[in-house]
Amino acid sequence: MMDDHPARRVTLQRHILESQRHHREATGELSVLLTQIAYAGKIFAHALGRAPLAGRLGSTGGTNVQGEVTKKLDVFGNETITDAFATSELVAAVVSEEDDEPRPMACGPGAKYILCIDPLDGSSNSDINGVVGTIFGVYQPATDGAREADVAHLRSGRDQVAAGYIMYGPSTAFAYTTGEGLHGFTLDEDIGEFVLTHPAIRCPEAGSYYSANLANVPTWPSNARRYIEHLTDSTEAAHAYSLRYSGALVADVHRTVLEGGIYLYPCDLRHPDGKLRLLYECAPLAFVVEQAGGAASTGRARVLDVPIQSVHQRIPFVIGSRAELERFDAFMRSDA
Ligand code: AFP
Repeated sequence: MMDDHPARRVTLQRHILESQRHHREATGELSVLLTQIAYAGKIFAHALGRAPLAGRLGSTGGTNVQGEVTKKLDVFGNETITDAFATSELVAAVVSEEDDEPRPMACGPGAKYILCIDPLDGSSNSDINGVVGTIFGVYQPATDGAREADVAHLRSGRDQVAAGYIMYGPSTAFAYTTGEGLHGFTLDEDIGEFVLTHPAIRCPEAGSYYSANLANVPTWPSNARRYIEHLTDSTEAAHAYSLRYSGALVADVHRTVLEGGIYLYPCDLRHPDGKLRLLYECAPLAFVVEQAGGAASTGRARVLDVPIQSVHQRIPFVIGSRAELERFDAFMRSDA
């Protein structure tokens, strides 16, 4: 239960600063960076709430580099994030779902981080007042003595030093990890602060929900199809599973990490390499969920081990409770 005196609550800023104290070598830059993401999230949460009144619903009429229809809110979210870092000297570059190429930021010679972000995850929900999110991964590239942080130096999701998501629902949730567990906060709109409401989140070993776009199942790889058949065969499955699919990865992963279960977006006919993007969707959420005791896989490899080859790289993506992932991976390895 929440301590009822607001001054005793743990705000996001206090939590980040207290974690920083465990690292004597820390310069404080990562702490400011995370606080700045949260600040952008507050601006975006407010704008999302007012979008129908401010004429911000609907599409711009254009498409992004990935051929997806761009919504006005995609553009607003992207600008909000990039503006929040434009002169902060905190990151060398921002990689965004909405930009063709990494966007270099004005920074000093010491800027060592690259911010990879999906500003508006689940944008098809934005016009219908549905849940949407923001996903972020903060990478520290292996520069091997080179002075500048460069996307070309990124090796895999293991180069992340922090990751998290913001979920814009009935309340605004912020969850982050710096490799020391996953911690969840809720925006108290009265005081404009994210307050710790879900400390040290643990993802249950198994769960009752599975989450996937079932319209794609007929063109999934046969092993993934057999896994879903197994899951939904009430005579075979250890317990009954129910389907939940929101169309926003953040919302589905948030439920999965809190209540257990599995989210799947394997490859299919339309998405031969998978649909979801490694740098700013899969790797950050894999880091987050692993820190809560869960797991994330492509069906062949741990997501955090997938070598980074390009900024908008797509991979097959399955994430959730550890026992569910072990079962899925076993299905993917089997020959039947
Ligand atoms: P964007 O809104 O960021 O483009 O991504 C939406 C999304 O990547 C993810 O949030 C959903 O889980 C998934 O796509 C939904 O895709 P389908 O409509 O193909 O099921």
